Amino acid sequence: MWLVVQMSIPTRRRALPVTGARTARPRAVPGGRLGGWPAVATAAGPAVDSDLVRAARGLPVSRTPVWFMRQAGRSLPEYRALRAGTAMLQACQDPDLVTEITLQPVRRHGVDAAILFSDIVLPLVVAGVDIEIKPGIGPVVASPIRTVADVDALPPLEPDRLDFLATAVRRLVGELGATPLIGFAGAPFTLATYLIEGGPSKEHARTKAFMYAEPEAWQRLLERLAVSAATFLRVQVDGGASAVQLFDSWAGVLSATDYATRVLPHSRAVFDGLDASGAGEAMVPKVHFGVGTGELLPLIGDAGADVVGVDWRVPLDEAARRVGPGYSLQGNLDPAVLLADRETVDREVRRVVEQGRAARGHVFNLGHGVLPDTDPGVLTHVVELVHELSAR
Ligand code: 1CP
Repeated sequence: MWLVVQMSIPTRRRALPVTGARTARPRAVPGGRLGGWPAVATAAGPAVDSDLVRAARGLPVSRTPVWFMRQAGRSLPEYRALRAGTAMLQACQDPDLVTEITLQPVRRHGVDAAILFSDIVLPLVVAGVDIEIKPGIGPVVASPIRTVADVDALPPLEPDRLDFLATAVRRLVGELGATPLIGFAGAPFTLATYLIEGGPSKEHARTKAFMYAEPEAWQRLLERLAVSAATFLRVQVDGGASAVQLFDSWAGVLSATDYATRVLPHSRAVFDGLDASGAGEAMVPKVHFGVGTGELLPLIGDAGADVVGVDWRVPLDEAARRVGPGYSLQGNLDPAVLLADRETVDREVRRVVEQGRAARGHVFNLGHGVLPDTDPGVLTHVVELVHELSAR
């Protein structure tokens, strides 16, 4: 085994682009959009041997891969310029805009992965649920779910409505070359919070009340959301995404018992549904992430993940103990650190890289999304520092 590893690394190193997708620079056409799409790539494309995929599987890497949740978006002036005049959910359904916005942070920062520009509520919107993403607020649902009948009236997601997504993913995979594209979906619980609360919420009290008071309708709702998440992920994997992430951002508001019995089975159904629908092909690695999940870490991997995403509250060496062997970790620099002085940033990046060595594989990331006020230059610096500290 040792010999194989020693022999395979130099070969793989030669095949790696020097600065990730900086080599995958899209061809510009008038209007800043992209043209001349190359042939379709598959899930077994050149990114299958990337450091991101290898770290996710617990294999040796040439350096710790790094990407940032919410790397596309509000911190980038080029994003704000491109989005001007287009509503968020409209932008998510325009393959040209999706492709360009997804590539922006890859070009600028040299991160080791792109994450599809989309939103967790998009499958609901495509299915016909009236949702708007209001600037400065987030997703707002016109008619929140309050009764059992509301659950039954939720429209299913028809896969043939996702052609725009398949197109965007295929273009992206062609442009990205050896840099992996991460596909994603919202987990059933986190999507249910938006549908039941009607928008962003701190306590998620209505959601929990519905979960306790209407256990059968709750189960039906989460089952439906699991099917739609698996459909959304399937299209991305079929288009050539190299990994997927399930965002259960708000699962940390639950006790471990409630999470284990009322939520986890539905997140597992998403991963199982994805596996089942792609029977026979090499499966892409799966990341499972939530905020404030310190008490849930022993359960999060159980849903069928290869990688457990960790927020900044639990150090990665402790997180590795809590999740147990058999999982890689992703995280977990506090996004607020990026607003501090350079010395603090460097010290905290070093700490996260060091503590990440306790896991079988480490994908460097923030503990949650990039804050809008973050200086993009600091993000580029973090990518370079993580690479420098971890180069083998
Ligand atoms: O106009 C804008 O620019 C709106 C801001 C914005 C952006 C850029 C929203 C509204 N969504 C997105 C893109 C997005 N959302 C991405 C792709 C970009 C990337 O990661 O680089 C992803 C992965 C998401 C996922 C998402 N949306 C999550 C899970 C991740 C997380 O932050 O926990 C959640 C909870 C949402 C809901 C949502 N969409 C937008 C906002 C402001 C919110 C959060 C609202 C809240 O606090 O509840």
